[in-house]
Amino acid sequence: AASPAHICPFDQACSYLEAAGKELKLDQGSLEILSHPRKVVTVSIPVKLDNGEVRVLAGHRVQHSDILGPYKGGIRYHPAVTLREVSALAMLMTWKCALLGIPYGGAKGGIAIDPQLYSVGELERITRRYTSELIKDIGPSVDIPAPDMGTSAREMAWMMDTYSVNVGHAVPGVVTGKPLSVGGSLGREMATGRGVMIIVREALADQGKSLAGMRIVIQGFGNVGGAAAELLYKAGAKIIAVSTATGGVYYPTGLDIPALKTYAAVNRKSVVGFPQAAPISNADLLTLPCDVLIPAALENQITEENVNQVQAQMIAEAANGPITLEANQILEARGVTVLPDILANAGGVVVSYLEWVQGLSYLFWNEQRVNHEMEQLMVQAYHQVIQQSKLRQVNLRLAAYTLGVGRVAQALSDRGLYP
Ligand code: AKG
Repeated sequence: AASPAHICPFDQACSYLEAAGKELKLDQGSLEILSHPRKVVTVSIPVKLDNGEVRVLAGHRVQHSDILGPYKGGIRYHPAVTLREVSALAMLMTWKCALLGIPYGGAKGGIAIDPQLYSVGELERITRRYTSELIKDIGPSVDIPAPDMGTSAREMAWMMDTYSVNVGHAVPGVVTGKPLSVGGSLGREMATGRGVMIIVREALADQGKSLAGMRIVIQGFGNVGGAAAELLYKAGAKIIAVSTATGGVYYPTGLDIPALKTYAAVNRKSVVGFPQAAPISNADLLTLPCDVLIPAALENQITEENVNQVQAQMIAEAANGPITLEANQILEARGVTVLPDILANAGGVVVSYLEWVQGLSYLFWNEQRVNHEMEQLMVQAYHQVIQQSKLRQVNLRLAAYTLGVGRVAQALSDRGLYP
């Protein structure tokens, strides 16, 4: 997720907030409050590696806002993690939860490691110590972590166990995205990809089109890109190219996604070398002619440098922040539909919310119900964004931001300033 050196992710997040604030005519005090995270925590994580060496890692958790409810957001293990990036992503979570109408604030956490370079035992020790250091800052009504890049249900189970052992009793609600065995929700693993499929389907429907036969390019074939590819393929779309970190594959009449999933599963999650398809680089993949482009992996992928080569008619931001502000303006001027991240990739946090609600009520739903409830929240948010965009004559990103920021600002004004 390395950002080009000249792009500061937190400055970028603040400029979106500023634009929304200007559009909403927010007062300077509210803007000032919303542009600062409420709490920033960095802890030292001393870990004994398998070879006996001791290494000290830095673990971050940024709690941007709890104006609407407990902090919520993922934990990222990736070499490019920085406090600035985590702070930007925490702010994004605040607007995302508000936009979806779920009663959470926003947070994000991360450790700058490449999890592939650590053994399972080392990852478990890192995760447990990180959780233990954050013990007073998290909790089912305080701050609820979830998986993000480089983490999964496995890490959430370790976090849940560490928290529970420390407080002396089982607390499944301290994390979401956990395994079913400890109170996870059916449908959580595919949720972000499913949400992307739903938003693309709705946006195409507004243009009088359906998913069937659409030529779709997806950057990323992990939790999000892989699930989106599978669901779009099932809906009849042609997935003409996908990629993983090491490169991509292109097949203009449409890849066999089930076969590709099987291939990636036995090739260390890589799609490179998939028979019949042509190899393509991650950079070239973004410029393929297609109906829908879905960047589902990295930040700042479409910038001023490559935006003029992008040929897609519609772009759905399945990753957080894959298009820079400047590139977005150029795409908008060209009439390309950009479905913004805080809407397009919200399916994950929506099902996290449904998981938390199921846990708090000790009642578990079947997958059909989970998917149905999620779909309703996603479709509702989509229509609100479209309506806001028409009402305010702004692009979909600013429409989504004004809705999210506006709801938090209203709650801030109603709650008032203490003391
Ligand atoms: C994201 O939407 O980027 C998240 O980190 C959400 C994680 C969750 O709470 O499910």
